[in-house]
Amino acid sequence: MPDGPPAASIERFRDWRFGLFVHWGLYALPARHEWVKNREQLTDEDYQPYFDHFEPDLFDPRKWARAAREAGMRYAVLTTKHHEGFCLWDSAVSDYTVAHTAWGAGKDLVKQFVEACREEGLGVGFYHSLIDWHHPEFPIDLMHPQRDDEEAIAKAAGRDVQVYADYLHAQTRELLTNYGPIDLMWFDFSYPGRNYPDGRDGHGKGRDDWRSVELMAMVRELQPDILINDRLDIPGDFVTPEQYQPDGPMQRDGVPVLWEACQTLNGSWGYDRDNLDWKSPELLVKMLVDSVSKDGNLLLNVGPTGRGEFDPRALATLAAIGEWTRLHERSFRGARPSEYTAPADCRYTQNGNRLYLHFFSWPMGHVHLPGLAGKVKYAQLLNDASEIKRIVHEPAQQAQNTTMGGTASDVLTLDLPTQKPDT
Ligand code: JFZ
Repeated sequence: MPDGPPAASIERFRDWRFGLFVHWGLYALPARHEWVKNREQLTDEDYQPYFDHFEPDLFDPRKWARAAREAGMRYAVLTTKHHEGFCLWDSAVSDYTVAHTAWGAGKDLVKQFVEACREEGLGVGFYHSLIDWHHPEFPIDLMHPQRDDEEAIAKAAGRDVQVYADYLHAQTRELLTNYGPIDLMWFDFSYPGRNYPDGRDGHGKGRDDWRSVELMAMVRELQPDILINDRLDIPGDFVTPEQYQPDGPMQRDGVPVLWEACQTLNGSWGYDRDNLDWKSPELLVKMLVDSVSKDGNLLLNVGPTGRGEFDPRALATLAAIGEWTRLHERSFRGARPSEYTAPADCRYTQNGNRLYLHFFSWPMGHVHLPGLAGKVKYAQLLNDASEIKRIVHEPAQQAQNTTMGGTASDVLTLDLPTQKPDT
């Protein structure tokens, strides 16, 4: 059994560079964050109305996949089950599934999602929660919703995490057996040794609870080409910085490691109706460019509504990103970091012998590029292919400052238009 995935899977993933994350489950109905059951200490009974009223009549994953493709994404990762425990497919080992709702008899939303991705030419990933707030054998811990009362705690006593692990393994087997080749497995998440803020034992969970080594071996056996993330409390194939951009190419034990940043549109992964903390398309494009310049991917999340749609704010953001992608795709798809160091507030990406300079703010007429003198045959804006004239002879004033002791400067200076190009 090989230790890791084939090189072709790794390179394909790196080439995609931009993917869609979809967080969707019963929490779309309360519409106030996917952690609502935990945050508000809701019991199963409190949560039951969302199961009873789950009726996503507008669910059409072809629309999701098309919106993703038009934004420039090349793969999509769906929450098959989030922490709430609700399964979007007709799992043989659970009755807490879409197929057991009044609306969803006989339905398998994971299957529909996978088919839609394939039809739109997107790679497919499965997010699957390790945490389960519904399973009767998932032991109470700091991540588990619990009213701080004797009754709840007594009820939860004697739960056996190994019984839960059997369930986790059985569901993972279903997901990786019944839907053809799957590109990514995104488990979430481990928290070994984590305690409550006041120091009490948090009963954190990790590799021994999930039986991670055995689980990962099973995943590789069922799907030899798959990439597995790093949240099983054992090293995975790629690391997953969350809502955060690393300061450079990521490493593990001093060796470069495959990575994918994941980002929300508005700070919530699940649909969050009243949230006003929306990131601008401009900021999100910067995050994509920043990731690629550091050899990473960006997995950008949408939380569809309880009716199964991307809401207008999400669609508008994706459309605006798509307009940027339309003109700038070759600066990130299949691109890699450059060996050169970009000037302040800029990023470089490189594709073969083409170097792309991304401005995070528009310069004051000129930009100075160390190390590039004599190395650039031709320069142009990407959006309209208009030529950028190089300043071969630096202005006298500047030459005095930068050409010390008669050594020629290695700085290439570009003469830019005053106006920032539209996109
Ligand atoms: C997890 C989930 O709890 C969250 O709802 C969402 O699905 C996100 C993608 O993943 O959130 C985490 C997981 C791990 C850490 C932080 C947030 N962590 O290790 O710091």
